[in-house]
Amino acid sequence: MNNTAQTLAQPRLLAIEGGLRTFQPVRRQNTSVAAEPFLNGTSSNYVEEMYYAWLENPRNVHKSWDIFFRNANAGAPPGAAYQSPPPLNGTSQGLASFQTLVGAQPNVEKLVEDHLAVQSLIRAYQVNHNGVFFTPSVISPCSVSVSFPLISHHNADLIFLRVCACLAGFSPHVTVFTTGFYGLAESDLDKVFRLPTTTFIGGNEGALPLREIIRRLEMAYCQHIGVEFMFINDVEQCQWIRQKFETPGVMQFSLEEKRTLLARMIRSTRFEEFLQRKWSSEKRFGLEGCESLIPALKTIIDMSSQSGVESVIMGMSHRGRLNVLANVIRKELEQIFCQFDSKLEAADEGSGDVKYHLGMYHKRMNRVSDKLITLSLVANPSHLEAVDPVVQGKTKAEQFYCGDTEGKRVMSILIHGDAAFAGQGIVYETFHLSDLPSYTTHGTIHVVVNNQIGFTTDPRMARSSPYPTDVARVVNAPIFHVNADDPEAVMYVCKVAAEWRNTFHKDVVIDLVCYRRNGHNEMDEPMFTQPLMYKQIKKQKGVLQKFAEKVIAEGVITPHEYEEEIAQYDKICEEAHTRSKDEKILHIKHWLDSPWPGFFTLEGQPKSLSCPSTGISEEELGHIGNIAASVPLEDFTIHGGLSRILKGRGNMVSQRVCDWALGEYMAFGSLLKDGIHVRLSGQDAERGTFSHRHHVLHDQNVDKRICIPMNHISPNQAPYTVCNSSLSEYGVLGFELGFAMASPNALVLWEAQFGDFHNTAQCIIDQFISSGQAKWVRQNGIVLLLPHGMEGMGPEHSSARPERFLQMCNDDPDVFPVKDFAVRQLYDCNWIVVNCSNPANYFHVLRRQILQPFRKPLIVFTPKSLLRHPEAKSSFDDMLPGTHFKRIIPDDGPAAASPEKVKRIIFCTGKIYYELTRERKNRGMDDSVAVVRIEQLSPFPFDLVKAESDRFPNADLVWCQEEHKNQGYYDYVRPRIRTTTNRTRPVWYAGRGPAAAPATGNKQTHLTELQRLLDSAFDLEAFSGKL
Ligand SMILES: Cc1ncc(C[n+]2csc(CCOP(=O)(O)OP(=O)(O)O)c2C)c(N)n1
Ligand SMILES: [Mg+2]
Repeated sequence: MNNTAQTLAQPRLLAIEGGLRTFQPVRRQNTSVAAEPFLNGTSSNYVEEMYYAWLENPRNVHKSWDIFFRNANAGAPPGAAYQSPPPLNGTSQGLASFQTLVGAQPNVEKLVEDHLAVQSLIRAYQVNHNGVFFTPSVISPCSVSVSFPLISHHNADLIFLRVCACLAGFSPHVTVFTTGFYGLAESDLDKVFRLPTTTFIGGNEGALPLREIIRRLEMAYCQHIGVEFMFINDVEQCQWIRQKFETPGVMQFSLEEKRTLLARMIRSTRFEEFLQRKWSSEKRFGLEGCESLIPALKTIIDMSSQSGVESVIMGMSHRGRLNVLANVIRKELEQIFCQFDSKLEAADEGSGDVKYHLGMYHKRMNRVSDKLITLSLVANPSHLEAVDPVVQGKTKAEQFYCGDTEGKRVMSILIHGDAAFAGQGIVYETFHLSDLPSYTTHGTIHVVVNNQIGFTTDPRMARSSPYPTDVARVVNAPIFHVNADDPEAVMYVCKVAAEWRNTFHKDVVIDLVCYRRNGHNEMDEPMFTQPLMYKQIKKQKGVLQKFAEKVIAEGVITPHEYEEEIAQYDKICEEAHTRSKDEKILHIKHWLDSPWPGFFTLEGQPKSLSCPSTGISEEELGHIGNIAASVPLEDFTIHGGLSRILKGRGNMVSQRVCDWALGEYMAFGSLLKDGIHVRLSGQDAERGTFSHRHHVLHDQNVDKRICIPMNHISPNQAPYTVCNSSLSEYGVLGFELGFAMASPNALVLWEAQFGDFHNTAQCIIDQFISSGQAKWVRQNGIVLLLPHGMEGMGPEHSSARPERFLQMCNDDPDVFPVKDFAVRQLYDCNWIVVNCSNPANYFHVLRRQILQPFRKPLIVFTPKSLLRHPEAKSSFDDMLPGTHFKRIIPDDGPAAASPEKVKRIIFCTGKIYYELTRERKNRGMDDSVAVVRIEQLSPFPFDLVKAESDRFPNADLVWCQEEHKNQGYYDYVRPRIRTTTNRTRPVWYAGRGPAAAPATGNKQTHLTELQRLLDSAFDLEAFSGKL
């Protein structure tokens, strides 16, 4: 980099004064140009751009710049490097006469400076996206302080704008960018200036008078659209956007388009009015004030369908959801209306959900493209934005299953509220998935219903960024702010957004700046908290009325036709309402967002209620084991340490045993071979946090060359996806849940780095995983792998909080189920919670996820020290055909041989088993104490636990756990073990006492506690006389 380029990088000119951003004249007029030249402030950015373009190719820039850069590079000081550009009167005298001379022309500086100033002015319009908006903070006179500035007085169609302008102390119709700021005088307005290549305002003209330049910039940037894009560091993308918004006359619509737009506005508006008329006291979170959301979404869908998209997956919260269901997805109106009838009986199992949370799936013909399109709206909880990553995961899965590697056939649209978009961290986490190879959906269109209020809270109290959309800047997504009271402008930005996605396959945001006509819901009084704003809103003419007046005046439609169109839609609503009265039963199944064709019977039931053996053949075990121990690519150098690990695997295979990693390999590999896609995602999941897995091998000599042996199992196998995720739990777990939603024929696993960290994804666990089926009749077979266990690593890396998962299980502690434990119990539960103590059982439980005839979430507390524990290995014999997952593993040692001698049964789960058996051996108590492992905690194996307690009639019953008493499993298992004995035998506790933290930070204390709990577990007198 030479001096010139460094000199060019100067600080920006933008200044912020009292919240109002203005452009200040910073050029020092009296300084000699040669000494302190124009290369300053805002102009420096422009010059820098020019310079880089010139470096690429001198023809990229105007001749005058070419000369300047040559002179500057030849050593001339910047002021002397200029020569006057050719005259701009349209009759070029030919640039050939210009020569590169240093400092030869008088007064050229003024001309160049004026050009630079004009170019800075153009850039300022582009940078400051001044289609500019207002916020309630400026609407409310009691908060005259303008916390969110950038007020353009051009964008004056909304009455608030004028209000806010006055409140903020501006007189309307004053240009923010007064020419004086740039050193340009009134007299310069009629001078002609050459336009830079970074603007399209000229159309076919290369030069324009300044007055016209300003007029066209105002047309492009100061009407009802404000474009934020100059932060995008890609010239092609910036040029693309400029062209879309600056080219004169871009925003023109055919008569047909205007008619369609009006019809859509009518449907949107009259739908809300109809609901209001019929059910005035029901909450529906209406769209009033942002009715143009409906044509916005429809425009995006039309455009996307035209460019080949076949499936659109949408996520949204409460606001306008019923309207979207009715008018975008086209759910039958009677199905919506009947939901307002409180007398409907629920037909499906489960607790159901309120109408504005339910999902939906619909395939229909798109009238504009004449192509079929599938639209789905994913069911969601109240938790705002929680559905975002779920939608992305489902979209990714649908792309994956149809081989759509570029997102040309499947896409997602996310609709947000302004307060939630700014406030909820999951929005940021989801944005950060957008460009990761295993998580990208190749561009999401985000639409923000920016009604400038969140419940009762003003933006100035709700966010610290100027716009609610600023979070999108982190991924360089362009942001199109648009006045939602101008349906044509809305339609235009939606077209551009769809084209953007189709061209660049990147996220884009549409900020629909609107208002909320009513309170947060229809029962709510907004005047309590925003009195002046709502006084203004009451006076505001509805957007449909305004738009209808406009198009009638333009002759697009006659008043009579307009009235007819309204009457026609009202009639459709009335008729549907009549039909809805015949609906007596509410079928939540009609509201499924992800049907699984062929997986269930036509009645939606599992095809059987049995599960085949989950074992596999000796040959398959050997084959997969050998793959796991090999490097299937040639000339691939792996790390020496890894060679040793693979060799160890090879030895295990020859000895017919598995460790934990190999057991997992066997499960994944065998499913893949049978055509089941397996996807494992999580932080550092490829290698495994504990360096045991190594599913991705890295060539030690070639950068980024990798090998995934799991994809070399069989030529017809399903693909294996293993991916290190971004450092997010909420986002990534939501994503994987969405992925698992798309098809029952995939094993989708999310692994936490340590089990502790699942709680930053608590919302996905509570709102979707544990309760999703009950609320939305939607099954999901996602697997959570949560490393858990007290290894003396301190409070933070010890507990996946089993107590919390168990507390959310729906099985009744006091009821001994009557039949078919192995499968029926699984079918009835909300999720399965296991803690496997050996690799074979882990292998079986993973395979059971797919071989059982329904889908349930599976929570697995996975081990850490057991990954390498010599005893925690399984023989191939335990994985052969005919073998199954063991819900409990009974004692099979001396105690079992003579059960009447057994004085105590210790029930336990997980790794404490190995500590207990070692201690038992040391104490010589193998025949007096039986240790029984409960591998499936929930649903609880009542039948097998009963069999064990019956088998040892003279034994007392002890639950032993390493976790603290108020944590772990104790509270869950105790009443259930009691139920197995009809509450005739007490269940004693051997374990750590209650504590606030999951574990001590002191290693010595940890060991002492462990010894103490083992002592009480084997002290046969410990509980005598304590009843
Ligand atoms: C995570 C979460 N926190 C709080 C709420 C309660 N809540 C429901 S709607 C709402 C305001 C949302 O404002 P905004 O996102 O602007 O949407 P709007 O209702 O204005 O369309 C709040 C705080 C919620 N549903 N979810
Ligand atoms: Mg809002």
